[in-house]
Formats: sequence, C-alpha cells, structure tokens
Amino acid sequence: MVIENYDPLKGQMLQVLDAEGNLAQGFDGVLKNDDVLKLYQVMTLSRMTDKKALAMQRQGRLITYIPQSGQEAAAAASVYALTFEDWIVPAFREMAGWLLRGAKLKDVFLYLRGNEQGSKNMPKLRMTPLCVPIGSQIPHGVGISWAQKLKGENSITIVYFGDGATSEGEFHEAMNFGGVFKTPTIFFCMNNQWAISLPRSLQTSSKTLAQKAVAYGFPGVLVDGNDIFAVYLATKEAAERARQGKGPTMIEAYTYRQGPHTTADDPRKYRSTEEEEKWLCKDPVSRVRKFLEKRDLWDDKKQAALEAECDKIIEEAVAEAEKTSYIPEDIFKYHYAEMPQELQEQFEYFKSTLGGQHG
Ligand SMILES: Cc1ncc(C[n+]2csc(CCOP(=O)(O)OP(=O)(O)O)c2C)c(N)n1
Ligand SMILES: [Mg+2]
Repeated sequence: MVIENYDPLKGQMLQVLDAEGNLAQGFDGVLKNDDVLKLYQVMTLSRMTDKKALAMQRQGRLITYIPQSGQEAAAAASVYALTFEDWIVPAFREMAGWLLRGAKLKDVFLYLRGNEQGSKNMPKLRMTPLCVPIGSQIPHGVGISWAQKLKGENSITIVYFGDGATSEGEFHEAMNFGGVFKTPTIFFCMNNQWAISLPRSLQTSSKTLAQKAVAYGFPGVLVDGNDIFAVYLATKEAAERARQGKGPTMIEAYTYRQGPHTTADDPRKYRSTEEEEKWLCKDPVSRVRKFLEKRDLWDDKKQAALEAECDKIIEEAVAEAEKTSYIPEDIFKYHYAEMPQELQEQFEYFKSTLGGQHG
C-alpha cells in the first residue's frame, strides 16, 4: 500500500524512478519491461505530436494549441492503471493518456482544428470530450462515478484537472459530493506549477494540493508526476479502493509544463530559464529512456525506428484531419442532447444567413 504511507500534510511525495532512471529498491515488477516499453512509445508519440502541432499552429494550420510536453508520464501511467470499462474525464493536457485509451491522433488534430468531428468517437472510448472551462468537468466526473455506483458497476471514473482548477468552486463542490457519496472517483490533479502566469505558490497557501482531500474525508497522495512507476502505483491503488467501495482518492501529480500555456502565451514574461532548465533535468520521457537503456532494452537504433514510425503516424493523422470538411451545424447540434430554445433560434438564424456557405 502506498497511499496511506505518504502524508500530504507533511509534503511527503512518492517517487520510485529517479531522474537518472534508477528504480528504488523493492519496486521491481510494478511495471514489467513490456509495460515500460509501451508507455515509452506512447509518451514519445505524444512528445513528437507536440512539436508538430506547435509548428502547425505557427503555420496557421491549427487554431490554438495546448502544449503537452513535460506531463506525458502523469497522463500515460494513470490511464495505464485503469481498465477499458473505466471512464476518463479529461481536461486538456493528457494526450498520452487519450492515445493509450485508443483515441485516434486524427481526431485529436480535428479537435485542434476546431472540427467537432474530433470529439465524436470519445464516448465509445468511455471518454468525455476535452474540457476548456477550468474545473467544470470535475462535477461531471463525480456524477459519472456516482451513476456507476448506483448502477452497481465495477467501473470507476478518473477526472483530470490542473493546479489552477483547485481554486474553482466546482473542484470543492465535486470533492464534497465525492466524499459524502463515497463515489468511485479518482481526482487526478496535474500540478504543473503554473496556471497560465500564476505560480503554484499564489494558487493556495496549502502545503500540498493533495492535502485538500483530507478536508473532504478521503485520502490524498502526492506523487512525482514525472515518474511512470509512482503515478501507476498510486492510480492502481486508488482504482482498487474505488472498486472496493472505499470511495474517492485525490492524486496530485507533481510535474511541469515545459512549454507555453498555449500558443498565445509567452512564459519568458513570468518565469526564468533557470527554472525551466531545472525541470528539463527531470524530464519524464528521457527518464524512461534512461531506465530502458540501463537494462539494455533500448538503443539509438530502436530510437530511430520509433521516431520514424511516430513520424509516419503523425503525418497520416494530419493529412486525414486536413482533408476532413467541417459540419458547421455541429456548433449547434453537438453540445446538447436536445437543443434548447435559444440555441434553436440561433440555429434558424444561422441557416437563413451563413448556412450553406461553408466548404
Ligand atoms: C472558468 C475558466 N476561467 C478561466 C479560464 C482561462 N484559463 C484557461 S487555462 C487557465 C489556467 C488553468 O490552469 P491549471 O488548472 O493549472 O491548468 P494548466 O493550464 O496548467 O494545465 C485559465 C485561467 C478558463 N478556461 N475557464
Ligand atoms: Mg497548471
């Protein structure tokens, strides 16, 4: 058991794989070599997609892009600890996890191009669409897990949000519901140290974010979010607790947003290069590579082959997304199961003015 052994009120943090790729004693077998290889592949795909998407946004081929680099371990290893029956409620910076769940890269690019077609397959994968209004997805996550409990399902829900979201009312309301109704929920906080330009230190005076769970009557655990082993272990255990009817767990993944907040942001204005360099030394992707190399499971040749494969996947996904036409009606039809009156009126107006002029 790891969750109860790390006290968030004391700032204790679970770390299994250090920045040099060394595994702490007693943790062999938490992830088998094949698991680590699979995680490394998807993290690499996510990292390379990041580079491509940033370049595409600069070329005007994507609307806005939300960089993912630095958070791949937290995203991938948390999803890897779940079953395909479990629901995933994303925020917007967990790409490696969506891909592991089976989301198509083409759909990710469609979403980023403002094409609602990209969200249509998500429910089949037991995923809700990406959620940009900060914190609004957290009550949804609790609601889904409450339904799972009422239906007697064995599945659970993981809901992702950032450090900034913990200052939103929805976070506290959802945590309270989860604690009272003992819902099978994992509250997964990606603490990437920044909420746009607001540093973690100004977000809350709590020592850790994980300790907020204590006030709602369930455990919170702080883990090294750049360590696939720690994230996997904590998520696996939180999922087991939830399945056993023990209620929610909050996980705070201590990580870092290496890039800008979005393509409309310039981090030079509010943080130092020293800070960025310090965190680059803790990079989650190269940490896994070091682990694999130490075990003779990886080399430059394998890296080149993986990168070539990822390049191909990315180029195909981009080509497919760019040739998919828009269905502007989706703006009206997609959001609600039944269109509310106001939207119906706007839809009628749209049809009588702009409708039909799209390509
Ligand atoms: C309700 C709401 N308020 C403000 C914003 C503008 N906004 C977009 S991202 C963001 C910061 C979110 O920080 P955090 O929760 O730490 O997530 P991160 O972007 O770091 O992944 C803000 C304030 C928003 N999208 N929604
Ligand atoms: Mg943040």
